[in-house]
Amino acid sequence: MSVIENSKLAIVGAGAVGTSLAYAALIRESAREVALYDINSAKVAAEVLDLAHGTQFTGASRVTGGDDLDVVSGANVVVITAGARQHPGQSRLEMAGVNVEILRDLMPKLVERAPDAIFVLVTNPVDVLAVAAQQFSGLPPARVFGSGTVLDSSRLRWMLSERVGVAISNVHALIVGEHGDSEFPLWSQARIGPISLADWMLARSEPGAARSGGTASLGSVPFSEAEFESIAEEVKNAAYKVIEGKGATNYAIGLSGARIVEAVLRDEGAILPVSSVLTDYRGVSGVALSVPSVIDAGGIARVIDVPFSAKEQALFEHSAATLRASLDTLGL
Ligand code: 6V0
Repeated sequence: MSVIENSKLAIVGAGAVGTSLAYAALIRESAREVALYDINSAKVAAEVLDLAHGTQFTGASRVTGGDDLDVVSGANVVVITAGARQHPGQSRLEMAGVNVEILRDLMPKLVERAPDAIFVLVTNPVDVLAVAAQQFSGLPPARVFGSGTVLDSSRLRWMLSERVGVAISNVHALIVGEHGDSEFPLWSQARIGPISLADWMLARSEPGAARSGGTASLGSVPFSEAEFESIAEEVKNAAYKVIEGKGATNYAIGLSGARIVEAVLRDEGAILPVSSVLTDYRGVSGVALSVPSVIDAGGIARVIDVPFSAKEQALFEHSAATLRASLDTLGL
């Protein structure tokens, strides 16, 4: 597997998400250099120092950064987490408008400094901003995309793994569509190991029983339709729940971002549900939605045409219509 030598990850925005991504990338050695940029000079300088002080324990990666945009120069991947905080009384759409304007200013400057980079949007609303960033950059959709439902899918896999008592790496399930209220799990394609989720039954009901007992027989505790619905709802509302308790979500998105970066920098061909501007994907064009995508050094090598059930197709079209409405309101 080819790896980009001396790879550089630049992170725009050194807030809760940007710094968690930097921390994850350093520990996982996702890139040889991690560069942080933020307009808040004191904050970014302090974050870079704090991270640098720990690099004795993180392997060969180094961390740099500051309030000068030139810190991103030569990056192979640029992850954008910069965004305005939502003010009291401000709608999500108004906040979207502010973040679109930030990107209108930033994207040409970033492309100038890192002309060969892959650009990954994390700032919300991520699907709207993926479209905006792609337009403002002038780059093909393969090189400018959003982290999309990589995080949501990880939440889903964790929940299913807990439910069935199987390692999360053997749970294959995806959330697709919008990273937001219209997202949905692709239940028709979900698998636990080699068995389709629709067929999965556990020998014993308590989580972990099948693993410790060594034999997972297909038998007694099927997923009910209501349970599928409730897991989907829980994934959708996961961010609200975390934000209510601690004010932000940062660790899981930091790890999700690091995983996407690695897929690019290691030229992996990994399949991840990122959000890119689609052209006739199951009839949808011109909006960015998450679908399983093959990620390598060039960004999105291709999107994978997955069979959808009739219900999933309708949900996907609803997601596309939701996005189209937001883009129209923002003049994109
Ligand atoms: P935060 O902690 O407020 O950090 C945002 C940072 O952006 C601050 O440090 C700002 O100074 C900085 N910033 C603002 N404008 C600029 C600019 N023009 N150039 C450079 N830096 C700038 O927010 P947090 O880190 O918690 O969240 C960042 C964004 O990620 C928000 O839009 C969240 O909604 C979004 N998330 C997206 C997720 C996803 O799955 N896509 C998940 C979690 C959060």
